[in-house]
Amino acid sequence: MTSKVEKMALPVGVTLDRFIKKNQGSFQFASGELSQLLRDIALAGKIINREVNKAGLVDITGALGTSNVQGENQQKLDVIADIRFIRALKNGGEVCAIITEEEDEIIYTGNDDAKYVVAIDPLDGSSNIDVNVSIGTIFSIYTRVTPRGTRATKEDFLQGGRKQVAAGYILYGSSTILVYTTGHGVNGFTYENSLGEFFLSHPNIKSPEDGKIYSVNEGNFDDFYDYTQRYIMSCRKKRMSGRYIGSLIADFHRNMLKGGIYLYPPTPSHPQGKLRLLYECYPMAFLAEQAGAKAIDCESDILDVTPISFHQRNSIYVGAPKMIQELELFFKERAKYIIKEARFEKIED
Ligand code: P6P
Repeated sequence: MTSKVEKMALPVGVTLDRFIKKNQGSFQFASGELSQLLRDIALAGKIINREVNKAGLVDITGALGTSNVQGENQQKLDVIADIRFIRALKNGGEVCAIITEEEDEIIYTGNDDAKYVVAIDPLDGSSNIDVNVSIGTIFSIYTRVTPRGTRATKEDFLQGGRKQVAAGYILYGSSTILVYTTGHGVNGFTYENSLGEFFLSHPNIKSPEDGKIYSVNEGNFDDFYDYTQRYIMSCRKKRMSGRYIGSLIADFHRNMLKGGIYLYPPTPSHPQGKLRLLYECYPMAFLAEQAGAKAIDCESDILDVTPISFHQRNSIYVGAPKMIQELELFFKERAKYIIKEARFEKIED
């Protein structure tokens, strides 16, 4: 029976720091660098959290009037987040080089002796900032393959999804949660503002086997391959719930907890798919598989897609295993299509 006094002094829970230290041993060749790197990312996340939360009050919302390597309008917070994460990873000392959505080429940190490289989307979904919709940071970590003491090269970043040593995201939503994996399951940590700490809130996340939520931009429906259209129509027929926030992390996080599927198929404007392989699809796929879910494009598992360039895009279908299996039945019927004048026209087999 908990005494009255004990009720007043309930334990606050496991901090991210303590969790990382406690589980460091389960990570092969653990020598503390990855633990420190995860702490550096968490620190930058705390700073971005503070800036996201006051975005409406200070002049950091809205577009900057510049565009990133993708030719997309940069929001002020995109660039602030980019600066913050690059600085945190530089100062932390565990990362020798970074690929970020906001920069075309490799960012060298000067820590050429460091063991890790990081691919990061500093603030995904940033067009939602001005309307108070959840946004997120997505990160993917590799052990470098080039010799320590030398400058990292593209080979360090183009190792393939299954070579990731850790991946995760920070979701700045109704609360701020950091979710990551090092290949030993998925754990979520909710930020306690008054203490400035992340506390373990979602231990050992497992995605439900099936789900009743599908997430897709139905505005593109008429441009999808017919097999994708047929899958979406089957979701509607089953009276599933259509939920699409327009922020990958928010849709992914809800689907992982409640069961669902997120689809970003090819469209005429993005024939390879819109999402970036290195810092969106790969980390989401690593987390999904670790949580018992699946992530594919219509050819293979996302983690087996061959990386060719830093900012290459890919289609992605990620979520509950049973929903992905159902989608794959529709893929099997697909005919060969080509994109012609922004429409798909069937060619004879
Ligand atoms: P659309 C945000 O720009 C993003 O990269 C993901 O976060 C989101 O799921 C998707 O693009 C939204 O794209 O074309 O549906 O607006």
